[in-house]
Amino acid sequence: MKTTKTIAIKTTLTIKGMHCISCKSVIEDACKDIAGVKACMVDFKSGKTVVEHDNNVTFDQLKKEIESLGQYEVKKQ
Ligand SMILES: [Cu+2]
Repeated sequence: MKTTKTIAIKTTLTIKGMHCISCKSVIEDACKDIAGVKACMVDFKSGKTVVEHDNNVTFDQLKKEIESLGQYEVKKQ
């Protein structure tokens, strides 16, 4: 079995374009489905999103995944 050392990282994003509470769930669920993502917490009102992931996950990957879900704009905070 391959063992890779991973480091837990917290990335804070700002997501624009959420228009209802189900956007929050859709984004959280999709984030958690990304390999290496441990947790994703979206604040619907402010758009502030905290993603806990290992060092194999990049900001660009998160941005791409989230923006593919709908009319969202993801920025690094
Ligand atoms: Cu929505």
